[in-house]
Amino acid sequence: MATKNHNLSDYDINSVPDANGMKVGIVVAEWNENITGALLQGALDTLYRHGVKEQDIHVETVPGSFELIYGATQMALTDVDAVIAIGCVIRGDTPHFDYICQGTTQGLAQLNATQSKPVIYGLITTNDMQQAIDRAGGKLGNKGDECAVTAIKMIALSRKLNK
Ligand code: DLZ
Repeated sequence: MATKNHNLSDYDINSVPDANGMKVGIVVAEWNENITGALLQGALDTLYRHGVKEQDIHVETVPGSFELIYGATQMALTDVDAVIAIGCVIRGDTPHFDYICQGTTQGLAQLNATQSKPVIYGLITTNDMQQAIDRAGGKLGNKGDECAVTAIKMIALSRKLNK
């Protein structure tokens, strides 16, 4: 979570393993595309920075965050080493926000726990658009950067434990 003391793009570059040869699937929701596009770009830039090759990144879009569950499930069945799920849900006037956030979060958590590949949680849930902008390359950094670093670390962990 981003706070005034924790910028999503701040990390110790030396703590990140070499990602050359890692394959990453990214599923991106089209809702709030201005935000999810910026999160995707942050993730791509960080994956490249650590050595992931363009041909080893598979990006697919889904209509909304709720569809990230199905998209990530199918992506995990391909030859990728980890899946990043990117979405943005912004609170509206109805309880819909809570249902989408809870459903998507529980679906991704269940997927993470029930198959062998790491699933990285790139869902931003905010009260308004400004809070989302702050976390998509704004004053609190870019959650896409955090997701990419997490994916690399989890792939390295998976390889270490499954040697
Ligand atoms: C319906 C809906 C609403 C109200 N808000 C969002 C949102 O803020 N972010 C998002 O990613 N998706 C939203 N959706 C769409 C749902 O995630 C889903 O695509 C539809 O309910 C169809 O299953």
